[in-house]
Amino acid sequence: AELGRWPWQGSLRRWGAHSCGASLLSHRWVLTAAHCFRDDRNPKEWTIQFGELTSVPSLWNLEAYLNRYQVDRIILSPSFAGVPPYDIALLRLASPVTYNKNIQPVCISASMSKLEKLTDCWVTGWGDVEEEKNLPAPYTLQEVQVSIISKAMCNHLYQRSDFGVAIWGDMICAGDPAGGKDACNGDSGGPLVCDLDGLWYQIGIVSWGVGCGHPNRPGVYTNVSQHAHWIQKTMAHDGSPRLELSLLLLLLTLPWTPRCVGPT
Ligand code: 4AZ
Repeated sequence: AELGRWPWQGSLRRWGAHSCGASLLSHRWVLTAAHCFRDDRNPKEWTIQFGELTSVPSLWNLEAYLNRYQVDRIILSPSFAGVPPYDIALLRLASPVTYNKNIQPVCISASMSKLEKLTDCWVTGWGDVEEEKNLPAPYTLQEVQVSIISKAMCNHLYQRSDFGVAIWGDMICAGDPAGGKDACNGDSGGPLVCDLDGLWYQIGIVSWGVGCGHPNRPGVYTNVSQHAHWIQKTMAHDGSPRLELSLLLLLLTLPWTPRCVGPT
């Protein structure tokens, strides 16, 4: 990828090492997959890096370290039971992300009807470039265009596989009928975005698949718009304290009259 093309893309890191993808929704909130926290739900062990093309910056790249943010809360979907569906999580950051040319939030929408009509969709990440083949140095963010596959078609494909799994609930499929264009291990939690009238909307979160890039085995993603209500509710519930402070200052400027006045 080119620097700045996917400015919401984050590298979610455990003990400083890339572990999952993620996306920036606002100054304080990040979207990712719940299964990334299967082994570790301690926010102190996680950071997220934005605005860098590489997932392994050199020790001299001070800017990359300034672009790392600490996580203060990990909130998994209350319905997630260890495996998909509901493979979605929100992270609240300990300090607000500074936006710039290469760090910007992505849009989400509760009403993304007819996903199959979206024609310009991309998945991005630092995951494996083939099954069992790690992304080589210099660990540059990868991008690939994929097509959205209907649930009916995806069920048809997966039920015919030796796996025989069902695609249901909040899962959506994307890939290339011929194979070769897919997310893979290490891309999990990262965004599937589509261009809609000049704006990029995140419609999916990399969740699972049977291998990577096989023909007729599309990648499976968590449908973001189905969770828009939960996302909004969670973000509003624990919003920015900056609003609270400004509200307090505003209140201080208002004229104050005593409610009760005793006899004089
Ligand atoms: C994984 O293990 C994974 N081909 C993510 C995406 C896909 C497969 C595996 C989709 O994180």
